[in-house]
Amino acid sequence: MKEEEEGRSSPPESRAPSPGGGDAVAAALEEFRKASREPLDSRSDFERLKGRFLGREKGLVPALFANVKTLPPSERAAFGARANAAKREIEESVARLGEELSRREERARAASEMVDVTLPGRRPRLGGLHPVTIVRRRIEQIFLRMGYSIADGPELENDQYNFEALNFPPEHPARDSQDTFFVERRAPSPLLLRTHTSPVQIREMKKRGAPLKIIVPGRVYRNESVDATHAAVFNQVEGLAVDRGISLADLKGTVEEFFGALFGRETRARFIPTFFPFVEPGVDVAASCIFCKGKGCGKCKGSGWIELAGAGLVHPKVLAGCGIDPEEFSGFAFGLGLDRVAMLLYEFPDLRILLDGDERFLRQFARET
Ligand code: 2NL
Repeated sequence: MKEEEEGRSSPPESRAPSPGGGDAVAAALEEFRKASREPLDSRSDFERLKGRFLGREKGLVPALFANVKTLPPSERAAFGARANAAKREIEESVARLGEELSRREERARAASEMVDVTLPGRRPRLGGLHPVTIVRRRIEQIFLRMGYSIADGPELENDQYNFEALNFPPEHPARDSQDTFFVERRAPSPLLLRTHTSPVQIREMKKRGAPLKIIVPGRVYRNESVDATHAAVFNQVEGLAVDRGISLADLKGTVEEFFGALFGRETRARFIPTFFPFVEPGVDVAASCIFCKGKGCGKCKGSGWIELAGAGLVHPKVLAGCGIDPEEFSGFAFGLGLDRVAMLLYEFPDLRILLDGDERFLRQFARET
């Protein structure tokens, strides 16, 4: 093994008798050839090899030249020639190894940065619909099926359309239940944020006359003390049907169909008389409890009913104010809060969560179209 190694790595120069220096050149060359056969794994391996042979301070090659002056003058020229040849060989070899290493580094970098354009890619998660939007769209579908059309209008209204056309006289105590945010009190009819979507129905009656069947979903505002079941900004759907011979029976049948489609066919509707200035008679509308089916449970406080809407037959003064003859036409109207319907259907206890934008809540609602 030793012999073989020497046979392969010893150049002819090393055998020339050159006392005091020739062997040093041969030894340096041999050592370099051996070291350069070791694989270079990294740039630091390469720098170590280069430094050991060519390093200005401690490199073996510069050390050879430092020896020259210790030789007898007669040998200096021959030694110098052989040392220069060795230096050239080592420098060329080091340069080649450096280039090889650079090529390998470049290949590794390219491989690590490679993008496989044939991969399918990561699909961004689709956003979902807000629960109130899901409920609104379901209700719209139910009424579209019954022949209603959908109307909308401004959220910034005036006192005339929000209150007076709906038979709330100025200073009437019924206004207290719909205190709102006034935007401009000095206008001929003060500007305010609408407290219900009824003013859109007033606009539609004035514009289209009778007969008319519309629902009006939309955002409304009230100056409420905010708690788990009251928000100052919420969503409503109002409905209006005006035609010849409309009665409370039509209202009852419509509400039962609506509840049946939304909550399940077993759901009943209950009317209890109440007062709203814009209807006569007025009724509070309850659905039989969707949890206990009317037997009485914690959700309906044992009553078997859940109050959901207000309704009634449109007051003759309201019809007349919109240019519809109350002797010829009658109508029913109803209003309900979308946020509370969402609370019931999705069983969350505090409607403020609808306004928080908390993804942990919103993510739970399926994407529906
Ligand atoms: C409630 C009460 C109601 C109406 C809304 C209405 C609209 C016109 C004429 C007559 Cl243009 N009435 N809407 C009628 C009764 C009740 O809503 O508690 N909503 C959440």
